[in-house]
Amino acid sequence: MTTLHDYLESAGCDEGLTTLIELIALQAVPIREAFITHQSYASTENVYGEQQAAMDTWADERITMVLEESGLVRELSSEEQDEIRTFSDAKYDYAVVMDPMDGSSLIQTNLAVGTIVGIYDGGKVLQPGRHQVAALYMLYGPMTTLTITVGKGVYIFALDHTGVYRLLEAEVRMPEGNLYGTGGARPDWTDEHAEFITEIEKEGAKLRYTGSYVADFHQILKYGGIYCYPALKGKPDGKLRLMYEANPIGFIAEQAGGAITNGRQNLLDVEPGTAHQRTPIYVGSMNMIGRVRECFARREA
Ligand code: AFP
Repeated sequence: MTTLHDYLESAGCDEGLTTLIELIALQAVPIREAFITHQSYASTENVYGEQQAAMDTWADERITMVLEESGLVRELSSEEQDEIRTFSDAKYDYAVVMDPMDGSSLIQTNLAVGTIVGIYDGGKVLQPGRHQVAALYMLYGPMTTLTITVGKGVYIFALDHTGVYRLLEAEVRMPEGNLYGTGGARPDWTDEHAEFITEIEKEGAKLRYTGSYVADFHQILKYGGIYCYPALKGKPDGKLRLMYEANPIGFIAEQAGGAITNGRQNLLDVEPGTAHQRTPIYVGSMNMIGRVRECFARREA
């Protein structure tokens, strides 16, 4: 069965990118072990004023250390760190953006959480998502899976008991489907978001939402539909972040035949102003994203 290493070689990734991806993917092993000893909340807040779970800081510190020591990464931007880090001794020019532990509030309830990563060439993290050379996420569920694109379709691997990622699904296509998940409380939704959700509910769309973006997206990738974290009244940029959450997942969605938008613009085309900027996110099957765009355009007309 094809391993991650075989796949990266056959996809034409150079040695530096192959080593970097494998290094990141293997962090799933210590991360899985750390869950049991890092259940609680840390006494720290991140740049957004959100309380950090012990696993947020543990995974962040672990991956940061490994990337710095690798000499493969020139810049790193993490959702958990205020500043962009520069590793001036790096021998390669890769730049990495990451949400080291997405959905961390769910660890105590043993629901699936994940690590989201985007990789750029050229040494800079502040680039539109479309410039990513690779995007991936590890999902810590009943299995540990790695969903990855290097710009040549989407592949899913599962970590076996020997620490090797083995191919689970090749050339993944996101079907059209009728699952939906949306963040935000209904009274806080904007009119266009409320209209969109009402429309698809009337047509039989079924709610599936755990509160772990990476797990909720994976369900959409497999079964089709849409994940939304919309603009909210008083929070026009929503909750999720362009660089760490929208761009890597958006790149994977597009490579699987889906799409991502803020309702008006493809998020992969947005030039980031700051590392931590937030954005409304709609990501999912092509037809669903088309419906979102129509709904927003109708409201503007
Ligand atoms: P945490 O990482 O703090 O648990 O936040 C999770 C998250 O950023 C994302 O994974 C979810 O989709 C979203 O927040 C859920 O937010 P709501 O609790 O507002 O639905």
